[in-house]
Amino acid sequence: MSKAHFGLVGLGVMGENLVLNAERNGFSSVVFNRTYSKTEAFLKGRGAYKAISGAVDIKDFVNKLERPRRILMMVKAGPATDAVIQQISPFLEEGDLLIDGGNSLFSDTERRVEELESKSFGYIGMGVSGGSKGALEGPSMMPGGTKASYDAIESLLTKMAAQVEDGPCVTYIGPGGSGHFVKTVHNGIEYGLEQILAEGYDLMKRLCGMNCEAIADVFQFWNSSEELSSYLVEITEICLRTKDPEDGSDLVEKIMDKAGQKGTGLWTVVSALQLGASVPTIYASLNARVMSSMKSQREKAESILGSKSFSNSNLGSISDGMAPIMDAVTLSTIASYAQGMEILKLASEEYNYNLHMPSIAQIWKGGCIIRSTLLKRIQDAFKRDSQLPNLLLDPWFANQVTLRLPGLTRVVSIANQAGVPVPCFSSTLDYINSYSSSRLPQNLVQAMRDCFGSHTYERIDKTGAFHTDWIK
Ligand code: NBP
Repeated sequence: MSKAHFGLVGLGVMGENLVLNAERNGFSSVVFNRTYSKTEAFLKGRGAYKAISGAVDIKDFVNKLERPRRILMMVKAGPATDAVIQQISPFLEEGDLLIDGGNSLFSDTERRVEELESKSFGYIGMGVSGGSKGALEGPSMMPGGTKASYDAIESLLTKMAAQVEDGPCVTYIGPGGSGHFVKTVHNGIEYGLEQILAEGYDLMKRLCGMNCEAIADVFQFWNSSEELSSYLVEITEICLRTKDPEDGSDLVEKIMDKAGQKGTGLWTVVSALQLGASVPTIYASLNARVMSSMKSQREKAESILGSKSFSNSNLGSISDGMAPIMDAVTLSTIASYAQGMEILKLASEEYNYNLHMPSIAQIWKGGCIIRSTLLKRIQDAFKRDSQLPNLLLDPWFANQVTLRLPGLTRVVSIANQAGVPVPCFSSTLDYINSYSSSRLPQNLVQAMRDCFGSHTYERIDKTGAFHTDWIK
């Protein structure tokens, strides 16, 4: 029997769809899953009548692959990935290549690349985005590791990836854990975008008294605009129009208001703080999930701290896409991307990733969860100026700030007066107002620090470090 081109470990939601994608693109495959019954079920079900075979154990799996072997691991990040590497390593030979497509912490990937490349195996840490549908039809993929290892799988990945007008949604990201780092930041941006859309929905519901159908109409309007046309806006409209089959009411209103997180949002914020990147919009979205998880405390607090009175404020109409809310959503969306790109820029310098910003925007234009028409603008902005310090300084984005800042300001003010939390909108407003202030009050912070701790301060009229004996 001829040997297979490609091997997959981990028949979860993603693995199952990715191997079907590879096979459809001409790569005969072998699959292995820790729990063999899943392999059997897959081969009898979606994997039947295809160039896909199964393996009962790791040795059998490795033996069924042509050399050099190309093996994709799609298992839970963390110890499960290390366990698979440990099981498979004794059977690998020089030149074989392992790809980790899970959501691994980038520092784990750095360690694994170093360990495995030193044994003459190739190792790629690859972020994959697009959910189950993207995995099957064409995801966005962010592979990092050595260039030689990437070259060995380029033909496979470019065929499997989503395709946009200027090419496949995959590119060599850079060395070490850079692929997983970029995927982590992608997820951080995703957290931001999801919370921003949720805040828009909440304002329309609680301040404007709109039902899900009317709010869905606004999302439809937004999805037809250049600024907001995106996968997440598209699926939000679908979610809002979906009815509970049991009684025909709006399904989203029956869903518990607690959002989970699996780590990548947290890692984005931690990395941003470590690198000195200012990411308040992304942080606000992470914190909103944390706050949402405190359901029973929030219920108690509402009874103690009092319920708020909501006014019916003029926040536009469906025919103008609720213009001020659209301004708030657009600027917060731009801020999420700007903050994510800022983390990438700093990481590129700090970790010597040598990231190519226009290419990252390009591979996010299709297949992935944060795909949007704005990414074309982001790609163009970084093509025009590869050293752009912040997206907001690009002329097109600066013009968006000029046009939409009054709307965002009004929305935050109305929401604050009504007691409706809008953490991403508020953080974005502060972010833009801070970033566009040439003088901030940190002169006073510096004075305090010098007063209590003799930390010294710089002056605007003289060079050097100064100390004052403040408390005489
Ligand atoms: P699932 O949770 O559906 O599947 C997990 C897989 O990991 C199963 O095949 C499971 O085997 C295997 N596994 C586990 Br758990 N522990 C193992 C161990 N110690 N040794 C060997 N195999 C083990 O995951 P998924 O949603 O397909 O995600 C897979 C990876 O892709 C994750 O890292 C995830 O974060 C990432 N990711 C997911 C998405 C998404 O939309 N779901 C998107 C992008 C990336 P078993 O059947 O024997 O339990």
